[in-house]
Amino acid sequence: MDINLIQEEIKKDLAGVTSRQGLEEVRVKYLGRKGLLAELTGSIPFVPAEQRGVFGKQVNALKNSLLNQIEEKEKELTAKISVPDKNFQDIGMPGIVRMPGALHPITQMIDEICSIFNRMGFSVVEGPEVETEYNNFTGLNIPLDHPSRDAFDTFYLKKYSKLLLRSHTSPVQVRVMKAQKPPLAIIVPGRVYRPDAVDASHLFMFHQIEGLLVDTNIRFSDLKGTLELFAKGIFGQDIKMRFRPHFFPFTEPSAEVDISCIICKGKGCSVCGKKGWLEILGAGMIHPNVFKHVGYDSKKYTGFAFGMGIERIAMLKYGINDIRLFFENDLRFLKQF
Ligand code: 2NL
Repeated sequence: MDINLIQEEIKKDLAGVTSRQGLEEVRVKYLGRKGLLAELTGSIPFVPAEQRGVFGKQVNALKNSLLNQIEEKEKELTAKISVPDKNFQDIGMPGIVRMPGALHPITQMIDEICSIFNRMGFSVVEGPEVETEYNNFTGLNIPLDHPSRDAFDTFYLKKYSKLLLRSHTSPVQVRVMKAQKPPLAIIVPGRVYRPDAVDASHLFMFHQIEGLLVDTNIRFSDLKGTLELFAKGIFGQDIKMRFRPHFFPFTEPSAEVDISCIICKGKGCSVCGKKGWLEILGAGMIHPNVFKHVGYDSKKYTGFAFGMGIERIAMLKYGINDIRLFFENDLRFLKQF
């Protein structure tokens, strides 16, 4: 037996193959039940004993080489077939798996919150992320010596610059009030920036939604009713709500708003720090000085405003314990929303 001759023949045969069917014919010719390899294997016992070992090894090597070559050819054919051809469609090919995109959980949360306020008559407004000191602080009655103004709490574009990255979305409301007369009911979602050290609950960029409503005869009870509808819409009809007195320069009176803990239903657990309550937002009646800055008559108009961190709302709603998860773009996290 001349192994080299057989190898040559195999090469010639495989070179002529252009289809799976052709390849199958070659496979049967050599590897089939009555193929050349079967014949050679069958003849091993009749080879003189002193040559049998070498012969057996040669047959084996030939078989392995043949298997490899057929596999190579198979790959070659598959690669050819996967090039779309108008005249040939292999219905045995795997289908095209589409990976549909989805909205980011923060975007979904913004949409859900905006939709609730939309139904109460609020319009969604957006504004620039680079703002003036006036719109971000002065117009909101934040005093010149207030700590939130310093460079540890606000990103200024340049040293001593009057331009900054907004630290809340309120400057958008200031812009709207300067441009429009009451009645006004708006909700403002967007990115805000603060130079905080990053940890499980702080980032230097996060999202806020603020709301503002101005008209004649707006009372604190209107604020309470509005926020109750919001909180029940997001966290469920059974939650309780409470207002704790607080201070903000831009509202008077001001309050922080809690809901009964959604984990322990108010009994006290590790999520609410045994208090039974979770803080969800800050709110109050708009300070007359804010109206003065935007040219509204504070004798004629009253209004309320509120602000909340969107990541915080989403973390409470979905039981997420690390804010950084929202920005790591790990699909194992994102796919759950
Ligand atoms: C909080 C508190 C708040 C406002 C934001 C506001 C805006 C204007 C006038 C008056 Cl233009 N107030 N916004 C009012 C009260 C609280 O946010 O803790 N946010 C996360």
